[in-house]
Amino acid sequence: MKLVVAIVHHEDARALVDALLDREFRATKLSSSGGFLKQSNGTVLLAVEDDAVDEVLGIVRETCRSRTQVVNPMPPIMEPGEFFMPYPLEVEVGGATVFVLPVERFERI
Ligand code: 2BA
Repeated sequence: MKLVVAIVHHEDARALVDALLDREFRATKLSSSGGFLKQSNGTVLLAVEDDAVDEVLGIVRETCRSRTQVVNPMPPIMEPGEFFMPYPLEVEVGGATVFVLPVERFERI
């Protein structure tokens, strides 16, 4: 058994959980935020049999799209008389960042 952890854009998280439920996968959605952009994203957890991992990754690919976001860099600490021109920076976020971990034991009590 494997634990799939998918970090996705918050706009895709709901659609991903719905698509997983449609194919009878149980999933948990957590609200999270990215360390770099400090913006909300969604983390979807699901434990599945090993032979279902590829199907789950296919669902993630179908439902999560990449986006370009603009970040305004923080100004550095400045000395008097110094000048900083903050150029916005474009970063490409997702589709999804996915981790697949081995599950030692799984119980529903
Ligand atoms: P954030 O940390 O907010 O990162 C958003 C996007 O900013 C990243 O997209 C990447 O394009 C860019 N980025 C992140 N750190 C950067 C840096 N040090 N320098 C330049 N650009 C940087 P994704 O790679 O698609 O990541 C989307 C979200 O997935 C991340 O949001 C974070 O919440 C999570 N994530 C990505 N890699 C991870 C990892 N190795 N471990 C844990 N979470 C991760």
